Amino acid sequence: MFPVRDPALEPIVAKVAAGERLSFAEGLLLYRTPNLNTLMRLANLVRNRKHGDDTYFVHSLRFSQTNICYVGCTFCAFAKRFGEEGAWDWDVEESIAWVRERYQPGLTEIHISSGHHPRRPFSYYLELVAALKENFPGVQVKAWTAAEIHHFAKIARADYRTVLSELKEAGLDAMPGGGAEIFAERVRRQIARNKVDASGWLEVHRTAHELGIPTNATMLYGHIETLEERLDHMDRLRRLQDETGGFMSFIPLAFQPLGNDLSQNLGRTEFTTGLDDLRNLAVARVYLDNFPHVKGYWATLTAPLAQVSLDWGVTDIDGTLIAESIVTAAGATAGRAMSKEDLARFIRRAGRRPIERDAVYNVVRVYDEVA
Ligand code: V47
Repeated sequence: MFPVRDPALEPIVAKVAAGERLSFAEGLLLYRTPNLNTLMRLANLVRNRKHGDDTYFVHSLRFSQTNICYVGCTFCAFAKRFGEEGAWDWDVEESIAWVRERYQPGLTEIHISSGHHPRRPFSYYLELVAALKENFPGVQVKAWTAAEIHHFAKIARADYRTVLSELKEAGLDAMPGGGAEIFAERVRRQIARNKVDASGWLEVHRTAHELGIPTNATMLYGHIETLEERLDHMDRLRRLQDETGGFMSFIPLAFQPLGNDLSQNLGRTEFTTGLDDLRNLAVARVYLDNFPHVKGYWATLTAPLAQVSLDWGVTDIDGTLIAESIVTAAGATAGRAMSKEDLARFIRRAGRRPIERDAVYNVVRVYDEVA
């Protein structure tokens, strides 16, 4: 092993070295340690044990069929009301035309998350998935957060199982991890009061996993939450993953503080620091021992920090992100697309092995030749 300067961390290092699971108290100790070098090495140990140098990305188009949303989350700069400037609301045909304009050969994933539209019936979403699959054969549809699935269940007056089964039947391949925010009730009341609650979010994912739909999980951090609340969020995910094994990756999303209620009216105007981002990724990698991947989302981290994050537990950097619009609306400046070659080069230059994957982690191409 490596030398540990902080005696309080010695039992944790011994446990991680032995492949044992950390308790909540140990996770908290890790979050609070000023000894970031040890934290980095622990996360790197876990990442190397799970995946060696392999580092994944996907050729992905981001699509939102609408930005109309009546939920009113205070962190959101994306949502619009009917008639507001910049609002869109596409029918199936317009959606297909939008995707066709941005489609690139070799695209493997269409990732959809959007608003809770008050008027569209559930049948519209089934038609949309089926039309995407028909018009773009071979492309996987990773669609709608658990919050949106909860909304569909309400409008369809159906349970989660029925909604997800019908979406799967229409062609749904996987689900993104959004809508999780922070599970703790104290925080959720202030940032996502009208959204599905924590138990509903977890139940949607449990049901998806039971139906064979793989999913991701996110955590929105860097606003009003405490470190305990971040760890509690991870702890609830770890417990569900023990039950189902259906999560593919965990994605911490750094709060972007422009153009939303939290920044404009409640004074939360700070971007997270690079060290907080890295600390968070590393704790996640060590604590979430049953998650295959921790994702370093370059759209919020920026590409250079995402590159550094590969030594802090990250084994996936998401992907090409064509037309990202959610975090961009709130101030993320990293850019809205990167080519596959640039992503592969960026991984290779960090000393890792670039692997293009599809939405559910089948290998598409290994970039061994990229300099
Ligand atoms: O739930 C909204 C977040 C999420 C802001 O599964 C913000 O691979 C930061 O689902 N600052 C939706 N984040 C995005 C999402 C996602 C993203 C990346 C990868 C995956 C995946 C899924 O976007 C929302 C919310 O947490 N978000 N506003 C903001 N101001």
